[in-house]
Amino acid sequence: MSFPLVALGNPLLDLQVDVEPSYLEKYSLKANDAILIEEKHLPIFKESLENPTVKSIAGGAAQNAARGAQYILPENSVVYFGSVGKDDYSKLLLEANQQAGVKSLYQFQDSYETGKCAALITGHNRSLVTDLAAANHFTPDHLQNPENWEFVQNAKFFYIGGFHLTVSPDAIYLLGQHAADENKDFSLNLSAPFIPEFFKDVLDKSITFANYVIGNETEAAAYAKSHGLETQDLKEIAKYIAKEPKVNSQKDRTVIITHGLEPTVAVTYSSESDSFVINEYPVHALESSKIQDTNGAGDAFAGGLLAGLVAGDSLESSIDKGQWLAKLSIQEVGPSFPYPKQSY
Ligand code: 26A
Repeated sequence: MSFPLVALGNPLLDLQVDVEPSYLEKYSLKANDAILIEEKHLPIFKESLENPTVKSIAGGAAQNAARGAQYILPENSVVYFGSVGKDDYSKLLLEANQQAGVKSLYQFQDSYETGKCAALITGHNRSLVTDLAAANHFTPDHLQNPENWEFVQNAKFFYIGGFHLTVSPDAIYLLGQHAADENKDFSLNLSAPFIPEFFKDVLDKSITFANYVIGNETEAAAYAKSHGLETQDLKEIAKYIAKEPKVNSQKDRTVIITHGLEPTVAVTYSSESDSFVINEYPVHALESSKIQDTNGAGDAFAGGLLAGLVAGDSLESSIDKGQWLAKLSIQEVGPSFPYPKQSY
């Protein structure tokens, strides 16, 4: 069967630049974060374009993960939905997806430009400042267009970038309900601390559809805080998320939390036996001197993990594919992968 994996997210062009810590301070940005642009950040894009280190690279968290999954899976495995403008930026994104073998089913906007993300690099950290623009105008009817819905019906696995929670919750619920009705897999990434912090209700509802939830330690901490959990312990937070209400009772929920160079935590809750399976898996550590940048590392992890899960591998082996792909991606500029392809 072709195109088993359907991903939904915000297609963005990354303007990646090297900056000094003082530049981040000037705009009150954290070294490692992802935020939506505010008025006070507006000059950042012009300044990034004028920065001699600027590189324009295909980005958008779920789109990066889609390219990552396709890197490992057989041809014609991944479809990606998102909204873009009719401009040079979207051409660049389309080309990057084509090269990676991802089928782009973009919704094109007449009156908005393609979204962009300033990826401000200091050492091994990255601060992401996003202007969603056209990406913010995705609507569920684009999925329901019969030509596109065919891909939804044909898919067996869905991946939602958590960042899309700020855009079209209805599109997420539509795919979530479809997945639940048909007993398909539905995965969701927490994406950034501001998602659990400021989009709690949409997140809680989206998680009801999910049998895989993926995040990192800062997102888990933000989740714990917004849900009033007393604990900071990643396993305890993962257990809480795994046990949250679920629409499809036929599938257990697994929560996977990465933790930098510390082992990745995975917790599966079975409602049938009311019990948890808790495991930790080592990362593929890379010598620090070989790191190019960490922009897209988490997406690469998600992409490798998805590739494994879609292929029907065990959780352990799927997580290992995620670690492997993340290690490859941090040796490239931005959220990219090495070509010619390396094999796992
Ligand atoms: C809604 N926001 C803030 C975003 C993003 C985003 N992708 C979707 N929505 N903010 C940053 N990114 C992407 O994250 C990748 C790194 O994980 C960037 O485009 C970057 O490629």
